[in-house]
Amino acid sequence: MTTADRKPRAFSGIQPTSDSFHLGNYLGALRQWVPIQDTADAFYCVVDLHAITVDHEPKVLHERSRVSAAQLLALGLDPEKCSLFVQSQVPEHPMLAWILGCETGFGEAGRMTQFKDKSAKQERTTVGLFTYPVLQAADILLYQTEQVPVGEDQRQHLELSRDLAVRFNTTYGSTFKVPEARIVKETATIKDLSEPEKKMSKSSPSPRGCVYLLDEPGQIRKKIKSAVTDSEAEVRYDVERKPGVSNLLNIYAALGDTTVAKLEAEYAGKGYGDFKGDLAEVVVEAIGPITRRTKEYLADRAELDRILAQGAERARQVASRTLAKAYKKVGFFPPAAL
Ligand code: AQP
Repeated sequence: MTTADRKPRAFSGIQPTSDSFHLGNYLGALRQWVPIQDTADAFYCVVDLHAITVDHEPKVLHERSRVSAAQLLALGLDPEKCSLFVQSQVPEHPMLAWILGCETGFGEAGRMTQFKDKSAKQERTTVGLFTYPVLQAADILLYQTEQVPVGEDQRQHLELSRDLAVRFNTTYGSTFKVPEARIVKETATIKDLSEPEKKMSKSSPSPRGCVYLLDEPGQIRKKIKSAVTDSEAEVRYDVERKPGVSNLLNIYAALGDTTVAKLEAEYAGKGYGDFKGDLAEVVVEAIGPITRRTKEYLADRAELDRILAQGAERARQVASRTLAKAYKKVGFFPPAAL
């Protein structure tokens, strides 16, 4: 195969920090992962090392990593087309993170807005939470990644990964590809349904604001019907003045395979009741099958673990080559075979 024939390399990850992913994860990132497995050599990772940067219960984390992998398969990842693995099974990630941490300025890491947001929500803040973006840079750079499909909240971390790649290459000679973010503008940030000025988040304190992929249809309908809108009764896109309705329009357009302009025309003169009722059905239809398929994958745990072990093995083949290169460049002995 010539260089021209080689598929670009893609990498992305998701934290197993809840029992289910949500609509923001899905529309912002995961939905893109599926077609990319056809056009790129894709590595997708359940990032459990990141999940322990905040308080966690070991048994719950272990189970959530499996449920996360099952959901990713359920929404269309094919282990014959992409490499799906759990981060802690590939020890090259923290090994490269140490090197990159020694290239990162303390002030540079302190500017990360996600650290500021997340540490404000914690009773105790760990060094791990502070260095999280450095581990994320290692995740990406290990695979000589060109494309990183993520939501908008990851843009700043991706910039750090790019800066670290360029800095390392300049100091030690060409070692890492410089990755590019792939962010879908329309669904870059899906907002919380109860507080539409905030992003939808797994750790959201408002249970009605977050639609989980594994919610029952009844729960989805309730959440959409109680979504915060405004005192007007006009289905119109205006992020500043109508953030709630604008967020619902973005979700509807993305899942209903239509445009915001068409929806505005379709619901002109109709109230929010009709609009929300129809949107609820669109959401139920789009994400409903994910629950059934997730249960099917979870019913055969041995097969699920086999898929993850195969993914980890493929990941290590690429990651160990990059790590060996970086070790040599900084003056280390070669890493011992693990
Ligand atoms: N609201 C969102 N809109 C669009 N994209 C989003 N993503 C997360 N929330 C939204 C994208 O989902 C991918 C995986 O995210 P993650 O779980 O690794 O971490 P996160 O961004 O911190 O997600 P949460 O839900 O807010 O998790 P917690 O509460 O555990 O911190 C990423 O590509 C992210 O951009």
